[in-house]
Amino acid sequence: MNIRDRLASVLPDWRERVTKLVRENGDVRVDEVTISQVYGGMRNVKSMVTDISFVDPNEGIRLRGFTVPEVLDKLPKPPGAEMPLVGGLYYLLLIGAIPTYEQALEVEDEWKARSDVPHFIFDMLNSLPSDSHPMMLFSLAILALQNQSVFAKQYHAGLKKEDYWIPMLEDSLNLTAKLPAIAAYIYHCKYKDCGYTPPDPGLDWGANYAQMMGIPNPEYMDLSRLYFILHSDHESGNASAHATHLAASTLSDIYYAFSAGLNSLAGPLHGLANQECLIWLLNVYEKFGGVPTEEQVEQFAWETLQSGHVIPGYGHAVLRKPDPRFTAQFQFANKHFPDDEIFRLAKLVNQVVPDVLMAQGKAKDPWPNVDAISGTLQYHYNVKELDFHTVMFGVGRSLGVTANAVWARALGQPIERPKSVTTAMLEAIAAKSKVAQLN
Ligand code: NMX
Ligand code: MLT
Repeated sequence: MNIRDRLASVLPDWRERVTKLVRENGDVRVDEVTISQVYGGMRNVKSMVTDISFVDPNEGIRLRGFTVPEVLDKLPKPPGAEMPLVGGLYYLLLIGAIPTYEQALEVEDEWKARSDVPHFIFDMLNSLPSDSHPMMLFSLAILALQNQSVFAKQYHAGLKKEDYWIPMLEDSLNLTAKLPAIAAYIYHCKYKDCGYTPPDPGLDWGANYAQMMGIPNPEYMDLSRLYFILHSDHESGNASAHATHLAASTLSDIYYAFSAGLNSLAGPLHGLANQECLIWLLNVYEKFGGVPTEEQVEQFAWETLQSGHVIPGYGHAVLRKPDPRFTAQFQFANKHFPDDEIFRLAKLVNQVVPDVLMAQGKAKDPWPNVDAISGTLQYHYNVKELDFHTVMFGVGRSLGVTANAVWARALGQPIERPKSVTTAMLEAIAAKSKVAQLN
């Protein structure tokens, strides 16, 4: 059975479950919205649904019900590897169950068969100015693949709504299959000699990325698998997932939609924080001529805050404890290169910054997020071109958002269109509420 047939076999139960829930309970209230939430980026307003992942503020992400340590433990691994096959993760996100080794390989095989990147993508990338940000190149490459969309073609040819998910899955497999090669090409083209290393059919998706980057070190292959798994999904309200979902909700195909998601990931408060965080660490290292003392880190952190900047890699809109994605990467580094100077610095910063943020009293979450350490690990393996790091986040994020896009089509999720109000309307609501409280 291939991944499409497996998905087809779990769909009828889900459709029935959702239809019944909405039919019998459509009027049941899920949440209320305050004026601070309306003005405050809709924080914590429960208004989206996904069964693929959920972020608990204290526990962190669960992917299809599994915590990060469980995912890393239970997903099948290639022989001799420390980290699981990314194909197994994609199976878990799409199907909702931990795959067997063979089932994980089915996805890896789908990817292998679809991994060729059309040459015009390379030509286009070659023609862009050398100071183009790699995130722009990545987003543009994906947008330019839009002419390959099976969904767009079949939709215009006439397709039943209940079958929309089938070409969406086809597009998602085609797109995700090509991303390691596209990312690695952007890396070589922007910083090296523009050479293209084709994927090695003997390697899995994560390991192939390492190989195409020119780092065929088994440890970096494991780090790549880990990195993509950890960055895959973080429920649906995060900016890149939400942007992808919003764009796709108009029945745009996955190429348009994921390109939109990447444009949102490129912001410093979201995915670009991984680049910003490493820059921050390297600035500390340079300023103090090596790994500084706790007092020096504290002083630098306060200077950052006093200059009006955020401390990148710390804080979160949902989390209220250290991000388990940070912990998993921390453990990897601690195991493989505990004496690396930048890792020692990142470790020290993690001991100091939460207290500084708590003392400042503004951030609701003073703890490290996924971006606090991801760049340190890449730096250790010589991926020292910091503005490339968000591209890797994007490669990982493709897995979650495409799985969600397939399910959104399968469950017939409608075009997203929340209601906006004016400030005067909110003032009137506030005044009415005051009167009601007085009576
Ligand atoms: N350093 C300094 N100030 C911070 C930080 C931080 N790391 N985190 C939050 N604050 C401030 C925030 O700017 C806000 O200030 P003001 O009232 O002056 O606008 C105040 O604390 C309250 O913000 P929160 O409600 O705690 O955070 P919010 O939900 O608005 O934003 C982030 C969440 C993640 C955008 C925010 O914590 C932040 O800017 N962190 C640093 C950037 C970062 O690491 N982003 C990556 C997030 C993960 N990802 O990959 O996307
Ligand atoms: C993410 O992985 O998308 C980030 O942690 C941001 C978020 O969840 O809001």
